Amino acid sequence: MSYFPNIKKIEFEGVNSKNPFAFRHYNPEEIILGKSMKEQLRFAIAYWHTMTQDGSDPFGNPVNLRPWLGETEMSTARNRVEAFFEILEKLGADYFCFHDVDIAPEGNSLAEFFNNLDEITDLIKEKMDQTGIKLLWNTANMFSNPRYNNGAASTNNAEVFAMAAAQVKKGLDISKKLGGQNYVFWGGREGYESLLNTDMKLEQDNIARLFKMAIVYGEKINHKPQFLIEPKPKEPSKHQYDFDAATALQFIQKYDLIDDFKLNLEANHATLAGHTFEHEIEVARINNALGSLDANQGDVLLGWDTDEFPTNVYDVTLAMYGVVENGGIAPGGINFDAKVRRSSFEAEDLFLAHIAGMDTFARGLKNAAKLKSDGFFEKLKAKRYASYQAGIGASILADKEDLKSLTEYALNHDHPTLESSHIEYVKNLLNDYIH
Ligand code: XLS
Ligand code: CA
Ligand code: CA
Repeated sequence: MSYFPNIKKIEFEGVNSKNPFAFRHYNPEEIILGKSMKEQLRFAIAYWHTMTQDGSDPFGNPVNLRPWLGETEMSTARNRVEAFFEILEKLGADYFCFHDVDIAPEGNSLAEFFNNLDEITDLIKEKMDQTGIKLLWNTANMFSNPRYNNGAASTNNAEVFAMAAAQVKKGLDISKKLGGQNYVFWGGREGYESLLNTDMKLEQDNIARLFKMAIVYGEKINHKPQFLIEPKPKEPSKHQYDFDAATALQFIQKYDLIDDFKLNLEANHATLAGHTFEHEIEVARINNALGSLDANQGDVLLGWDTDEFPTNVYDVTLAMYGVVENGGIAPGGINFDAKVRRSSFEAEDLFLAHIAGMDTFARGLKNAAKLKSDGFFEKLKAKRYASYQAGIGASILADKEDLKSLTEYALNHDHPTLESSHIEYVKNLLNDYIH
């Protein structure tokens, strides 16, 4: 059975196409920098926004009445698998991501939840085998259930910690069953509301404890996905411990997790932290910790996590430049952690929105590849840092100088020649790659 009988497989038709259900820029087999676009981009679709989001907001009721709603929670869950794989196949997305609670109802006990997960992941596995679609990452939702009011790994309640551990174990069992390539931890409630009653050190030690248990368990079951931490500064917590890439990296380094953990970076979380997406990507990349990307965008006029589909070619070009510099994103991918607006309530909008995101990333990739092959940033930076190529600069980089020798040098050269950055000219040239 088909949930979208009127939609055919989305094909590449080129920039002149007027067909809304076609790609104008994403040409999966086109070779960019030695690999097909599809291999470079590794697009993934998020189960939560696509299958479970109903368009409600704090002021309004659900507006997305999806054709897969069934009589019971379990029948809806089964229908969703069918509909989801139809969307993945028709869009030509090779990967997907989910939280445990997205795919199966929690029921009345943890045991019931696990049984539901077993049944639904059997269906998912069948679909994966039939289609060749792969699991980019899964995760445990340890923030929605009321028991996580005070955090999951960082909770004050040891029994709640045990519940979180059980969800992570199940998440890893599912990851093994479905061949998950990455496993994500996003700590929505791993933070605090008030320092007055918070033992910050214990809470952070416990987060690291849970991460180490996950590494050990992965080794035990002989399944090693790339573990990823997804930073976010706030919402729902006022202070989230994984504020941004730099903070999460400091955590990974302090607790000696660097061999097993990298970062899953989200555009909207970057802006919430007061950073650009490319800043977050660069912080991760230069520390060898760029894992995967959650593709979306925020709204500069709204200060929260709006998770809009990415359509800003400028920002995406700079993000993709970071990916190109990194030599690609695998085993991570580009996961559309994005939801259609409340006003886009038709089921077809799920296709139109993903096409927009995929076309935008295709343009970003092509622009980034051109910037790379022209050596645009390389030349610019080589010129800007040229003073380190010879003379005193080369000697500093070779660690041959100290404060005394540099003072002697400075006393003899106390009017350094300064150069303008011409940054406006740089931006003008960059526009040629984007527009
Ligand atoms: C929420 C996060 C979440 C993670 C996975 O803001 O983006 O959806 O990606 O738990
Ligand atoms: Ca995310
Ligand atoms: Ca988000």
